[in-house]
Amino acid sequence: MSQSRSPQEIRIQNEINHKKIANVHENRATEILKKVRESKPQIDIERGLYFTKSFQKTEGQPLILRWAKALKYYAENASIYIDENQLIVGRSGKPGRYGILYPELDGDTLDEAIKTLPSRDVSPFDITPEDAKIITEQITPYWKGKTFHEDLAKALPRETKKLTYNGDKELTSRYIVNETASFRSSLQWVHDYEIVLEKGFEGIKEEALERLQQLDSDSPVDQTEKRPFLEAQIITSDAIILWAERHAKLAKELSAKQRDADRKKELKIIAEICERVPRYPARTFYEALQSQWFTQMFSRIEQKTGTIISNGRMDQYLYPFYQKDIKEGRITDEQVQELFECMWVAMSEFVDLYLSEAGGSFNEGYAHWEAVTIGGTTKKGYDATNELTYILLKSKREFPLNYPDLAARIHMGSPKRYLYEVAETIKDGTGFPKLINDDEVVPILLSKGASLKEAYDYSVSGCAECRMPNRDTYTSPNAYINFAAALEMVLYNGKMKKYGDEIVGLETGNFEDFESFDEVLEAYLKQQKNLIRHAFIQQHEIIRLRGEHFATPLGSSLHKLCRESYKDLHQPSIPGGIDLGYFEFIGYATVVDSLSAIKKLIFEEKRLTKKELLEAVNNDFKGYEAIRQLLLHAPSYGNDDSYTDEIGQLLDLEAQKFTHKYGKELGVHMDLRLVPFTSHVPFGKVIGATPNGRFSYTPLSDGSSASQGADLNGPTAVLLSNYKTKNFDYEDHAARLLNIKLSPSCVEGENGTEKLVQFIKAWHDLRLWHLQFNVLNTETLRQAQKQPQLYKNLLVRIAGYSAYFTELSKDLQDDIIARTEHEEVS
Ligand code: 8X3
Repeated sequence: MSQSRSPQEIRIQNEINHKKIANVHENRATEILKKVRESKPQIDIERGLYFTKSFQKTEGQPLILRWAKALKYYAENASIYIDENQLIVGRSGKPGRYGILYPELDGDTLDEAIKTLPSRDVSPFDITPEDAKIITEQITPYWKGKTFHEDLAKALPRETKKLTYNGDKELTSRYIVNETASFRSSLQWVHDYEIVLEKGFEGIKEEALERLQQLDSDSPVDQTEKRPFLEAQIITSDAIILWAERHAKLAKELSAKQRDADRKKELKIIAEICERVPRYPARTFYEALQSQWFTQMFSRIEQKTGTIISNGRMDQYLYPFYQKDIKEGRITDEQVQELFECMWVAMSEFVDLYLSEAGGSFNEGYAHWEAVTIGGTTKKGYDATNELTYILLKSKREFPLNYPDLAARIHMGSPKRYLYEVAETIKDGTGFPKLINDDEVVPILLSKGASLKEAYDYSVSGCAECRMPNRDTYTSPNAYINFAAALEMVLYNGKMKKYGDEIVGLETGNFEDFESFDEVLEAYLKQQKNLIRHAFIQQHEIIRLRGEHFATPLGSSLHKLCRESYKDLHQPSIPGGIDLGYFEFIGYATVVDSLSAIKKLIFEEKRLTKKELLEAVNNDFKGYEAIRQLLLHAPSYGNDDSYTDEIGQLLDLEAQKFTHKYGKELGVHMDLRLVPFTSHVPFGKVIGATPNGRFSYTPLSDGSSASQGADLNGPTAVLLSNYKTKNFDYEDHAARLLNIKLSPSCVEGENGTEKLVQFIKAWHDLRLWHLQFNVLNTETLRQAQKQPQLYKNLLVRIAGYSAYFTELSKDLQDDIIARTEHEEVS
């Protein structure tokens, strides 16, 4: 084990030794955080209950109006809380950590789910007996037969369904072609927060009222489409204004009762701010932040968004308020940081609750990541970093929390100070920030039809996605495809070990009969294409059905194109929009390495027969360790080895060719993406041993990273493999998530920072999309597995987010441990 430790590891060690923690600051937010961390997440039923009650009363009305009325009903009835010591107020559930219910997605299964949620291995939630009774008697019965997932399951053709669900048990996944629309109603998203800060919801409402007056009373379109849209905007604006006003009232009452003079004053200010925003335009930094927070919290009430609504470019849209306050002596940098941290801790109290097993296992560690974007360029293409950028980076170094995620945009003009502070923050070891490459993303967005201004102004959203608020219009959740299943179907002629004698894929022939690697490859590509084909069929049905089940009057009010076209964002096509959709390649390196081993060892060097390989994988390498070693030492992805990388590039190309041709039929850019969340773990659980030496039912490789432990030539070789497997002439790709684990010793000191900056520059020059790091000693992870109670604050990087290591499943923990810890940044 290297002697050097990351700042995070030093903090944890100090905690263990009960030493004063020198490198963490103490403020009110850290105090609140301590309490929050001790609370086990609870289910809060109010959102589910009030939506159900409102929906019962609005049957037969236009969906967008029903949604707006449900939001209003919630705002009128929901409990209002103001936490002790908090400066930012507005929560959508009870004190402590809480998850809320979205029964329109899968509410028919709620009564069953609550029986297992409290004792679930991964991400458990408690529920009170009274609330469980309300769910069983009042919520579930209404939704049975009406949920989105039930309709989707009915709509899928038999062959597609076979790859999606476990027989009749809809919503239980087969982890082959996994739809994700049943457990979230929207993809990750970013609002246009600027309109809220500039006009307030009163301004949005006034505009809708004016347009309502202008409608043609004889026009069927005006009366049946435009009128409900505008009325929904008005009701939703009233709802959020009312919700804020109820907070103002409570703050006033608490202030009147408060004995402590300082807190009394704080509560009075909170009351004044909540009376002002989000109703009216924000005037100060504090008002702007509170207004944004009310907006994003109400969005969580509105719908379940994959990874949660992102925070957008906070260092840009908040900057004018910051500058004005600083100039007028109204705020200090320390106060700005404290306000941010009050917001971060409030964010961590909301926990994304998934009922389905797939939803839960795709998002391990109570994951949600409402990315804050920093850096990048202005709309004019100049560097955009400012004082807020550095306050946000500082907060991430000093405030030990995994929410929100921080995404640093890097472009060719990123200043030296920025790159160094980004590197210093990465060295802290908690996984922040992730890096997104402007010089890869901006050209891709241009190729989709964006203007330069729109592309320069993109926000990072979710794991590694990029959104252009007011231009992006596609929200249909996408398929996660297990490509290791395609590989297994080649080995077993359409079957998978896990699913016995059932033919799940195509019958591409007996593996032992293949006479050349080309025949194996051809069979694999057929299986790969077949899975993509079914993913697209799923997507077709998802697009068709979503608009009948979901509406987002708040989200649509904050989108220029929706306002202009009077269309809800969930409708299949918004005029003028750019539809950026995805499908996921899961198990990339597992497949590439397996094909590479087959090619090398069976067909070229003839060191192994097909029969021997089949016997070895069939027996999970028991009694075949020599063969496993041979396979592990075959050329593998992540080592800058063209032998393997050419195979990877071909698979990428074939997948992009398919979407290039058929994405158009769906009316969407259905881009190939390599972003796993934690799906590579449950996907691995249905895949037997693979020809890259991987044992049965263990995790697949993640994102575009190398197979666990296979990258032996240093991290630059990993970058080069990633570069060489891309098809830069194809625009049908999106994010490739890349995880690199570094030992703290190799980035130690100023010299280490300099090396890390050079590495980031190399990544940038290679035009790779995404990059993130774990900087820690693998030994620390092993210790944390042995003594979880001592390491409960240890954060690790997962997919596009960080999570507490001890809140992850053993499988995922083992996966992170098994990844190569690079000892040199070269
Ligand atoms: C992945 C989130 O919503 O695009 O970061 O699938 S989503």
